[in-house]
Amino acid sequence: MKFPKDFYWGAATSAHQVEGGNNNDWSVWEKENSARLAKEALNKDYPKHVLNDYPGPFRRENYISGRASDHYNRYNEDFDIAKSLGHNAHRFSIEWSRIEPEEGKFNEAEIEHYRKVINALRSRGIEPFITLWHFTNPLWISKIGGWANNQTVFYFTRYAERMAKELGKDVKFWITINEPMVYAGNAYRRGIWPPAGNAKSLLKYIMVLRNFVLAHKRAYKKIKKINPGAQIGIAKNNIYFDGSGINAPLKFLADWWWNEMFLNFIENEMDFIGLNYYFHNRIKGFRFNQNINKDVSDMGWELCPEGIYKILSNLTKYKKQIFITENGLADAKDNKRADFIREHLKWIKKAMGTNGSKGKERGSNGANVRGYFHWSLLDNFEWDKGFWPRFGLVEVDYNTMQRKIRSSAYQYKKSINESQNLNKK
Ligand code: IFM
Repeated sequence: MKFPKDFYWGAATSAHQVEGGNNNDWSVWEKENSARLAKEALNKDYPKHVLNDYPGPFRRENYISGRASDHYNRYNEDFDIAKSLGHNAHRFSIEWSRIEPEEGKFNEAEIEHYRKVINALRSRGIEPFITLWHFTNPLWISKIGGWANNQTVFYFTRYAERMAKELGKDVKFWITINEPMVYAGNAYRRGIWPPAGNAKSLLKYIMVLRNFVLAHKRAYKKIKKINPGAQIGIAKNNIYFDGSGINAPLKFLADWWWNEMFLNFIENEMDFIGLNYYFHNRIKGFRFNQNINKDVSDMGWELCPEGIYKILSNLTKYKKQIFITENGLADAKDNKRADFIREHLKWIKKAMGTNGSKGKERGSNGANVRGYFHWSLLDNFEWDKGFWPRFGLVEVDYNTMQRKIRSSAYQYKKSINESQNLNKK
């Protein structure tokens, strides 16, 4: 498959999930909730092969991020691997709680750390894509009520501005917020993520979404002012809602609420859409989640590569560049990942359309996809599920921290090479 010559190929991570040694609202919550989560796991079904894996869903350690994948110390080794796998771009996040551990006190040493991370990528010819916020808050932010408090918009914007000033000369691509709908839903509607507990409220849920919209818009303006050449977007988790006939109105509503509303609010302040694609949701008989689930990941998520085509086709109406900022699956045995990637690339390519006769890589109505980031480069800490779901192109042995490249990573490399070779012809 031939993708555009300047297509970005890579993988994504987020700070809290891989770095280790963080001190933020999640690290506190994990310690408070690990025993409960391990106990609740006893009542759930897991694929047999993940039960033997360390730490496995039934142990407390599984739910405490601790050293995570120790990427904070091993980023050079990890980027060597990414380079060897043909990646020319990498998405990662900056941990706000490291940068500003106390209100208004910016930590120069941590800023310097991320400068080194960016240089480590650049020196390998890998384009950095920075996420400014990926689900974690400094403790002082959670103390004032997190994203339900309007003040957080001001604080986030100030942090974003500072990052643009400090790191902007070496960074072109910025993602302000990761998956606002997912976070707001899990933290404030379902109550399964911090702050959880009594933070569960419809009013707060709406406030959080509103504050994300404002925070994105303001950060966008600040970053642009500092660096007019910057390209700024968000990473939006969109679901392929599948429903026709009597289910069409529900599909329409779900598309509007989950997939489009947020993008509509920020449409004038985004240079690209970052798409995180994982889910198909079949609506039948006015009920959601009626999936057939013939092929699922270790987490039981249905694999539906065609869904990315449907979502991309719908996103074309925004007339923006699109990066697939996440797409992946938990697959400890690595039985499915290679096909998963290949199939998704096939449907992405189809959504881009073809206009071969004019030598263009995408048709005039096709989705303007400019890059693909697999989730994830490394096995990592999957939030309230902990370590057992294995999302990495690269396996991490959590006892030794040794890295082992999975065979699907080489298959992905083949697709990258294939496209690049076709562009040379
Ligand atoms: O691990 C997460 C990531 O942090 C956000 N997007 C979905 C991934 C898999 O659940």
